[in-house]
Amino acid sequence: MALFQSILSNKQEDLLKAERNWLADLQVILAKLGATEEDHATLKQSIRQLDELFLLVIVGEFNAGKSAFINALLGQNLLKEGVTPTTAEVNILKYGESSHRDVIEPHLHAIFEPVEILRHINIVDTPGTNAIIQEHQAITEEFVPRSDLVLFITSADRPFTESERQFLLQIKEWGKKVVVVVNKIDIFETESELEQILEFVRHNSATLLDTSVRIFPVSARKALRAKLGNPAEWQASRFEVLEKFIHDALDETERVRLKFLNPLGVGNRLLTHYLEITNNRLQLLTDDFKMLDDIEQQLALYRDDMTREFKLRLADVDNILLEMEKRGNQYFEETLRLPRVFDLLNRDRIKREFELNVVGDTPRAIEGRVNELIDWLVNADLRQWQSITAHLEQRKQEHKDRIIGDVGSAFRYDRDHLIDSVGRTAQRVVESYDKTYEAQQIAEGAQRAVAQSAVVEVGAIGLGAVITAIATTAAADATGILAASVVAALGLFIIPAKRRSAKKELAERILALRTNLVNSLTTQFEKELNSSLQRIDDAIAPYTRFIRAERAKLEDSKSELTEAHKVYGRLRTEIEDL
Ligand SMILES: Nc1nc2c(ncn2[C@@H]2O[C@H](COP(=O)(O)OP(=O)(O)OP(=O)(O)O)[C@@H](O)[C@H]2O)c(=O)[nH]1
Ligand SMILES: [Mg+2]
Repeated sequence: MALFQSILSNKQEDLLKAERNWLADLQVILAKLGATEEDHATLKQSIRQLDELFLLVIVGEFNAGKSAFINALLGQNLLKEGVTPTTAEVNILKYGESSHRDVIEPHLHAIFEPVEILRHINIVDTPGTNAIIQEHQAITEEFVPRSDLVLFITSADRPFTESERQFLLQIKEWGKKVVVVVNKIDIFETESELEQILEFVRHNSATLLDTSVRIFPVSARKALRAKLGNPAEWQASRFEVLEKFIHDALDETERVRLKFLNPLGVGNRLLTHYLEITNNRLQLLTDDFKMLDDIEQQLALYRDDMTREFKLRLADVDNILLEMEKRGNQYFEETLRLPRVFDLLNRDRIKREFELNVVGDTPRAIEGRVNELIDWLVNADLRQWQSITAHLEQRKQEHKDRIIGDVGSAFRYDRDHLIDSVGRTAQRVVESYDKTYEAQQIAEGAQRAVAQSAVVEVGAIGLGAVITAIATTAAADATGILAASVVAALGLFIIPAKRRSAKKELAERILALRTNLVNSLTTQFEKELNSSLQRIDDAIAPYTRFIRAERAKLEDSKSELTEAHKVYGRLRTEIEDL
């Protein structure tokens, strides 16, 4: 740390501070998005590395000659070489006054050597990719984000295999600077063979990486032999150019530049990844919102339809009562006449006649209509629940069928879990729906309301009985008044007057009955409809709340990520211009 900071200019210091801030912000954003432990660790690691020595990492397929290359570079047989997959762990070569080795982690060893170049940079040997031992590749892939500069070694006898291509793409994603080394050029008999291979490598790295990628053909074997006492081989090893490049590339400024670019590239890779995840999540939520809108619209439509149809059904009930009133008027017209004066004194007979001719079928008809209305209401409520369940089921299915891309496992879990639980609530309502009970509740409510507001005293014997009682009481009252008057003063003028008042009273009673019935049914209906809608709302509320809250959060993260990406662009330009 001390070493690294002591060599920074003021401008570099400022840039380093800006970069650290950017990385810290990014950590916060990723935490909010629930980034994986792995991604957090990677970012943290690359931040930590800003303080460490420059890391030159050697990668490539097994047997390409990575270990041999490092041996040649350092001029000694430090690392084990072999034709089979040989290197099994990441070896960091560091400067040390004496030679010794350290196990940092099971797959991360440190080798200390008193070699001059290691005072300025650390060199890393990695296990080969594409080996039968898959673990080797994993170890190396995990280490790649840490590197400041990647030396990609490919063997001249099988350059640029498919697996190398894949691996290079990964390295590129992390925003790493890559240099390609074609090793083992001593296997060629002629210069033209070599030239052919180089042309092939040049072409491929230009398409895969970019045209400015440097390519160095070398023989690590000859270089090491030269350094160990056979200088004649130096020329043919072609190591000179490469060493000069490493020396130049690793001058102070270039080293600082690459060092600064490293966490920036790692950060940007994560940023891009989580921006994509954020967009995927928002897309998913947009579809969720659409579904909730659909449900909302459907419920509004449901309310309108129900209200309209309820009015029609109520008018039916009302008409039955109006018909009864008409019959009552006619009955009084015919009955409250002088010729029938003795009949009128028979109160029971009048009551029976009235019941038979006026009341008639009315109570049953009304009861029938009201029951139909209640059944209709209950069925409609149930159908809404079924439709909600179907919506949720469909949403889940759509989600499974459509490939939205990665949204992060925790987010997916939360959301799926919620849809499931909301779906289950709806499903439970549908399954446990007791139509008879629901209908009975409404019917009793209506009957109670009518009975309570009527003058008559009625037990809970059904709406029809209530209506009969109310109607016949009207008749009995009319005859009662008449009978008393008849006894007191039998007069020609009295009967028409009583007829008028009987009609009037009947009209009043029926009006009161109609009003009571209509009011109580309307109140009951509205109460039921509201509570039906309310229950549905309550059931989906957790889902609604979740997507509202998530969307707000995601919009925030998205703008933060977008802003961070802009800052990335600025920092990158500044670092490249150092
Ligand atoms: N002809 C020739 N053989 C070489 C050269 N460099 C290395 N080799 C041989 O290639 C084989 C593999 O070398 P290593 O250095 O072990 O290769 P590696 O890439 O480290 O392999 P892993 O550790 O298994 O990933 C060994 O037998 C080396 O002797 C070279 O420049 N020319
Ligand atoms: Mg090796």
